[in-house]
Amino acid sequence: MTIKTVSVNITSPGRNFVTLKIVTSDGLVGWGDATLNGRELSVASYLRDHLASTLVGRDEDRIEDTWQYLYRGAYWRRGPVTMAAIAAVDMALWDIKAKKAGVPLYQLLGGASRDGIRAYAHASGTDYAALKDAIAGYQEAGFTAVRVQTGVPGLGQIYGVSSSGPGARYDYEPAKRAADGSAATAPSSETWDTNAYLSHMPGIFSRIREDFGTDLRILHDGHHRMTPAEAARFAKDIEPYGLFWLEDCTPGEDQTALRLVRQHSTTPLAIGEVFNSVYDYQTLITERLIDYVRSAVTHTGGITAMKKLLDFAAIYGIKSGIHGPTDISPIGMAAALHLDLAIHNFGIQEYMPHNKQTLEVFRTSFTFDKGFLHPGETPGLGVELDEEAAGAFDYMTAYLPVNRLTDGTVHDW
Ligand code: CS2
Ligand code: MG
Repeated sequence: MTIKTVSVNITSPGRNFVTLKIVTSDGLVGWGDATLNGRELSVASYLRDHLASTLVGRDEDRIEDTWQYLYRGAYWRRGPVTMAAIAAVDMALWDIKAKKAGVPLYQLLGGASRDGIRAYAHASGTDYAALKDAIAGYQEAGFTAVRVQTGVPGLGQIYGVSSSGPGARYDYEPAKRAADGSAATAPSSETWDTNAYLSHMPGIFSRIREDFGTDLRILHDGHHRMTPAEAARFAKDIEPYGLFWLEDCTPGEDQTALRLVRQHSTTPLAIGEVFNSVYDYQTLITERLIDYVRSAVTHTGGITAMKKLLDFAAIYGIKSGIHGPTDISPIGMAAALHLDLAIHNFGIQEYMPHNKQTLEVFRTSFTFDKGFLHPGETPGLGVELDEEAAGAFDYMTAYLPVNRLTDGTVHDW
């Protein structure tokens, strides 16, 4: 059999998604997530205008060869757009291979290494009362781990905090359309003050531990905003609160900067959601500067590349923490779950449930029960795109915010 057709679906059921569809000469369909939040059309064009014709006629079973063909054949190495496009092709081919074998994909990755996949939710609140309510709500929903983000006095809307009031859940979408819901023409702007954040957050973690005890796994996302020295101070200050991880404490592409953080704290560190290649991690992993690999399957070259990356990390005692926000589609989420179930060095899985409209477009098989996810037993990835339903939601340009310090200096968002 060979690849017969390659097409790209762009839909926007509340937020934008890009999906690759590969159909074989025998009529088998494979799906791949190609969503890059805020730059979706770049990946859609890469697939439509540069890759589709090169795939038609290829043997769909030759996944490794196709991966190498697309990676080395591009000449220009790596980058989020290229690696998201390659990821979509890779996911679709693995979807087809598992469907052909009649098994859920994890069975082709070594079978199940665990019964379920521990998930963490996003708890946020504009103040501690709202955050406490959100945490309690997720505990009631069965989560054993929550990421906590809260407002900082003196600052308005900041990263990770749902503005929908106390206990808001499942509704944080950072990419913004225009205020009237039409296509955005430029990013919104947020304001940041690292000193205010560094002073405020340790007290928040102290109150969480007082209110929820020490069993609940608490995660927090620094979202790239601290200098290495600020990150070292912060990681040390919050050490008494026993976080499961501190994420993106400082821009991770400056890999050796994490040496300073490591020297000052045992707070576990997670990095990598903006990375797209194993080479972005080489120092972080070989020097054990992180504890969790945060890449998304969709942004890091797909299942083939992620399995190699996680196997490399395993050698150094580093675990998975695959990225799973709502801007990873249900197809990309399913790919993560099959890997999560099979690899030995699983850490935890981010889980921001998609909205109702999205789940009408993407028909999923994965389940969540009492804090644990499972990819299900449907052959393939276990997610099908309903193209008719998808057609009801036109693409709408949306941008991730730009962050500025209180003096107007552009900062990491
Ligand atoms: C965040 C993401 O989930 C996370 O850890 O860092 O939600 C990130 O802000 C978005 O993926 C950006 O599109
Ligand atoms: Mg993050």
